[in-house]
Amino acid sequence: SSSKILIKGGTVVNAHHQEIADVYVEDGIIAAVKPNIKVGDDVTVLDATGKFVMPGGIDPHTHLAMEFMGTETIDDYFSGQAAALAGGTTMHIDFVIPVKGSLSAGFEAYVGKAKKACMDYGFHMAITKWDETVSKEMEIMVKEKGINSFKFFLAYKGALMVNDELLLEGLKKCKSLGALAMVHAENGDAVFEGQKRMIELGITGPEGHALSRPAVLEGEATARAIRLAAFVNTPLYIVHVMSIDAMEEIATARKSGQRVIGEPVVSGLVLDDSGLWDPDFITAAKFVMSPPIRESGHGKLSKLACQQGFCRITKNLVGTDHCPFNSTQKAFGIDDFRKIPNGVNGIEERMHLVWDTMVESGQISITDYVRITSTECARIFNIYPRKGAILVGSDADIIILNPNSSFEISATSHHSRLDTNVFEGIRGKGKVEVTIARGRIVWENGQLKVAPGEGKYVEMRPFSYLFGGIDKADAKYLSSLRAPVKRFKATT
Ligand code: DUC
Ligand code: ZN
Ligand code: ZN
Ligand code: ZN
Repeated sequence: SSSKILIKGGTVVNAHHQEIADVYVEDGIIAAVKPNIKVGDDVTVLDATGKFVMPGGIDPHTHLAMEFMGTETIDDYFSGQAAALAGGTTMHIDFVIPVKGSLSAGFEAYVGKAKKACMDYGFHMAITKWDETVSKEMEIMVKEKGINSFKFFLAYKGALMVNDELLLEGLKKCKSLGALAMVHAENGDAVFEGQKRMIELGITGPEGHALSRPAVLEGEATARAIRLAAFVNTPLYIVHVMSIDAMEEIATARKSGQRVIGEPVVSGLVLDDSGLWDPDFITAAKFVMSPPIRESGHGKLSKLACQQGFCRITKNLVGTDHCPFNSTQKAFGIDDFRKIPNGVNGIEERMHLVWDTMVESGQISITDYVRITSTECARIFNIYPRKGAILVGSDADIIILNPNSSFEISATSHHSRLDTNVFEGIRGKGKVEVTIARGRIVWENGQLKVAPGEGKYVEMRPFSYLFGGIDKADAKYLSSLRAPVKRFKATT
């Protein structure tokens, strides 16, 4: 690693523009972007001729060291972030889970977990109950702790799930704070019922997971959340969109002008549910996540439909829901799929899989690739252009991708602690050869150079661009044009 780096001769790609240029980095910041930069010999020079120089990936959705379903995800802040860097991701936003309902205790717990960070990170926070304390603590999180997004689970009955009353309270609070409301959109009561039905039918294996929570339940919850957000008039972010049903709801709302963001995840874009029927329990259980990976070959919900839907409908950003559980943990559900910890990997694979599946296949452009893997996430969470751009003054989070090189995914070579990989055996074109994280060369020649503590917390401010328009200053201005209406109390 070096504090001065020159990247020579590559094609520099931003979300709306690409050009051949050099990029000069000093003290963790991009200091110049232009052709033919001359430097002294104290500068590390990287030749990027024939390659793409792009903003490092930002993964909007991960769960590192998360306690969930009686266990904890197998990647902590060091191993998960090291894996991310090896795959070209230079920042992620992780979900803080409150401790016994306390947001501040949850925040402190995650500050502790993140002490070994080797990559920059931000936090979302889950809201799992409602009272005056939660409401006050949300305010503290936004105004003092750098959190600008809160997630509400409409599934996981009896654990994380919130009802419509709580969701409404949460939406109103988010609106007043300028924080983005996020939802896990599945109907938790119906899922609970569906799970009982499967067990009664004797379907206790991993396939029961998919059968118990069909896409219609994702469509219902997505529609409900969208309408409640419209009722409150606040922006909404739907995490892990896994079905065309949900995408169509998002598309309709967006067409009407509603501010709704849909976040597909790589597992949904690349995989289908066939693995859940594998006769080997562990092989099948590794595909268990929620919402489930959908079936293929029926047109409506296949991964190809998901890709096309993504291109046609949302095209905002792509996450992973990286939530890794190893074989021992997955085996908790050997007799009952309801006990299989939900989650798949992806933090290390996202940049490669999105390149191969979407760019290499010709479905999106290279500038689109930068937008959906980095820039749009930075905009939505209000950290653009510090993150998500190759611009003078931006953090030097940069990848060099060789479009002619290839990758192959395997648990034997990945950097996550996971003993399996849900993308095992997938090969493709386009390889991240160099990753630079805030000016440090952390991945080069297949070698990771990282140390705990190098990653920094990125505070996120409220009132992102999604809150623009009529909601803030405009509303005040518009109402100031008219004299207040005086009304008399009706008498009965
Ligand atoms: N879905 C998962 O698969 N894991 C973590 C939480 C979630 O919503
Ligand atoms: Zn230019
Ligand atoms: Zn979720
Ligand atoms: Zn998640």
